[in-house]
Amino acid sequence: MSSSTAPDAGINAEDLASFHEHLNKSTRVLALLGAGLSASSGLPTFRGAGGLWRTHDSVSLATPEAFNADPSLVWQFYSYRRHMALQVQPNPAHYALAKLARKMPGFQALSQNVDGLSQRTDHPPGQLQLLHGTLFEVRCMDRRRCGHSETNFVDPIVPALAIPTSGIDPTSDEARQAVSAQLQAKQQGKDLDISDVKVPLASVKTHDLPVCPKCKQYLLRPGVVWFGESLPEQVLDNVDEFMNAGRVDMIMVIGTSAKVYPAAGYIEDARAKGARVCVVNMDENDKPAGGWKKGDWFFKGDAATLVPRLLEPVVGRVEP
Ligand code: BV8
Repeated sequence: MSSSTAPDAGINAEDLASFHEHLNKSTRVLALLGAGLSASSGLPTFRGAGGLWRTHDSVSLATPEAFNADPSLVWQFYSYRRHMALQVQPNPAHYALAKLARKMPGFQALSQNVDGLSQRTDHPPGQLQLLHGTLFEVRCMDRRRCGHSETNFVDPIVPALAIPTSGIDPTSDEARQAVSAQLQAKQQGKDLDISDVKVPLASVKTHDLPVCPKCKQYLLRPGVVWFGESLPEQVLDNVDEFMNAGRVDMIMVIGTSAKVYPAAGYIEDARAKGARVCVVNMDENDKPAGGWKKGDWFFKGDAATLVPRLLEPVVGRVEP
């Protein structure tokens, strides 16, 4: 395994050639996707900002316990992420992966991302396994008796969860004279960044939170997989079915720290099925849990630039 040096988007020409040679021979390929895939679309990664949302550890907010203890705080966390995800666009890596899926029936993307960006590139749903659910599905907390769930892109999902804006009249002299873009954004009534602890957070009463429209009794919760919860049954079955259907030629590990299970475990599972491993990441320390093996590729850099270049022989040029 050699790290990247050549001018071509910072990719080592030798590695690129051997990768393309293998890709052109491959028919059964997996891609494990993480927050780094959506980073250059403008979405913070899970570990970005030290993994904190305000003063809270994002991982601890993504638990049933946190929701039961403070549903308002957890809903503000998820409403903020829904809002952010709706503000940004998929990047060329999302489009390149969707094109690969349309060109290669034996390609499956295993996404840990809940931001909905892959879905917005017409990535064929049958080749996109949402391991951890999506921000844009909500369901009743009473899963057994009520079981209501719906796709929901309403932002804010309830008025009480609206992202506060600065409220300064954007046409005022004050706004026009604003110095920094940041200050300008603030002064032009743009969203305040509530992930920043310095920005006051509204206290939202539980009765102002989204309530299940079917049973009208229980709160709705985001349709994501929280820590301690099992992954969606159908998704687990789909991945197992792919793995049991025979040899895997390659697994691309894109923009993930590969520290969350069972998702991270699929790298070694694919290896066991004969797959070569290709890691695309900004940080060479984020290597597969099992360490580097002979024949692995590591391409250091921005997924939005590297992935389209890596997949070019199959998907053609994907415009930046
Ligand atoms: C379960 C949805 C059991 C919610 C998420 C085995 C060993 C150890 C622990 C466990 C184990 N098995 C289970 C566990 C416990 C736990 C776990 O894995 N804990 C970890 C923390 C050790 N797993 C669970 O709880 C799972 N459930 O096991 O249930 C069970 C079974 C049956 C019945 C009942 C229960 C559920 C895990 C899913 C949790 N939900 N998301 C939400 O999003 O709010 S996980 C969430 O965090 C994401 O989905 C993702 O999986 C993870 C974040 O990781 P990344 O996406 O990789 O993001 P990160 O910021 O860490 O890294 C970004 C990377 O990108 C970096 O490498 C960076 O260098 C790179 N990068 C940055 N910019 C770029 C870039 N790369 C390229 N280009 C760039 N521009």
